[in-house]
Amino acid sequence: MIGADAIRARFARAMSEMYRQEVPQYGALTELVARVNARVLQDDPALKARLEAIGALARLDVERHGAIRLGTAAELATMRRLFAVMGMAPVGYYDLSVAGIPVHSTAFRPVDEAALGRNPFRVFTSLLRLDLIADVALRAEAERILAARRIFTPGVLALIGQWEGEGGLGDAEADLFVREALETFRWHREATVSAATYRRLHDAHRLIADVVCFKGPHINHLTPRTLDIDAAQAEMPLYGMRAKEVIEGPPRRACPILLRQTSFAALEEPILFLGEGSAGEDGCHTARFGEIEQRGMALTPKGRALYDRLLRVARDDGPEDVPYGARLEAAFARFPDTEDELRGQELAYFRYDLTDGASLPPGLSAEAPIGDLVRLGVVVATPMTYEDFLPVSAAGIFRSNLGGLGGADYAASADRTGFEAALGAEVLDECALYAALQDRSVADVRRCLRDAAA
Ligand code: OOG
Ligand code: NI
Repeated sequence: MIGADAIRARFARAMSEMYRQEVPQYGALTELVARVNARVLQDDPALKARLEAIGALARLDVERHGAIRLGTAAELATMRRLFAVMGMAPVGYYDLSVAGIPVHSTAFRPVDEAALGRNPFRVFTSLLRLDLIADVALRAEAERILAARRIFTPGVLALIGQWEGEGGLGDAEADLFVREALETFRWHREATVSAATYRRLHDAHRLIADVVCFKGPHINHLTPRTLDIDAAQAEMPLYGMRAKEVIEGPPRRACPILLRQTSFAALEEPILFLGEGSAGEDGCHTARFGEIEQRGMALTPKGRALYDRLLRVARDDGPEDVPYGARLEAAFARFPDTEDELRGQELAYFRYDLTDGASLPPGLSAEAPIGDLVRLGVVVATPMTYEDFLPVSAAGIFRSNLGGLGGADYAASADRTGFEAALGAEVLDECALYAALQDRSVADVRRCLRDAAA
């Protein structure tokens, strides 16, 4: 039997290969990022040693996330089963309707530390919310079109069923699974609708046309992880890429937090509409792009609330004549930027480990406050990497790749219950995952200290 981590690694590699073929600029993007990362590691041996020590160096070169947009509840439910074969579970609920985008989303990703260390591949997965289309006739038409398509091959459905029944796949079956699963994410230049239908859906929202008019949920971007997103952003034009104007997320800091993202503009690609009677009509569609991300520390709910508040300040309350980047810097001056402060004020999650060869100083108990144990050098604290996404940033990425869109103003609100009903499962709470990991590391440290003292 081939383990889920190995299947995920094979799939991520195959997906990356396919996307490189489909969108050559993505290949250039991965080269750019590899070069920036190599330079950062060379210039900062301490960083390199730290990444190596926590096992984060090996995953860097293969680290990617992708994104897809699904049309129906049934597609989402089957997608959950498909990702389960690769050890990926739905984590987090993201409501993008507040940003004028008619979808809600989750991220399928590995959840435990060992699996993330082996291959952290994740897919930001959105479900179209047709309930947000005001035009009832158009909504019905979109539903009809979506109900008729089959985005999974019979082969992959059979293998998912087999995996569920037997709890695993053999080597050859795993390869077959990867090949068959990949078909769902492939780009098809033939639309499944006429030019007139495409235009009607496109006029309701560009995103609706992207989801409804094609055979399947083509992967719309893949994102390598960089160690210096500002350098990568600055170099994108040298590689002929039109970079998004601002980097989404927090500003550059001594202690990076959460996630910073930028992208190159979506390509205009030729498509062929379904002909009405006669031959198909040529057209074009823009949806697929490339993105770069830099990951920082995972924040506690308290840290996240501060992040959300300062981001709002930068966006809404900053002086109009000051550029966004400067407003962001100014607002985030109020966010502590040393590991000690972030830990002391419980703004970020940390993993605690016994210092090599350390033992408990006389008079101190294994149950002493963890902060004291760190201060005395008995325990080392390492910040946890944020493995998830940010709804405001995601909306910015969506928007920049849908031709600026904007305009859509949905009265609707989050519908987590509806999303989970479609998914056929609850989404995991990302904070609970980080907190459990942190708590477990503290408990392990205390147990070791107790054992050593006994
Ligand atoms: C997803 C956009 C969001 C991210 O990294 O936040 C995203 C999409 O365009 O389908 O990928
Ligand atoms: Ni993305």
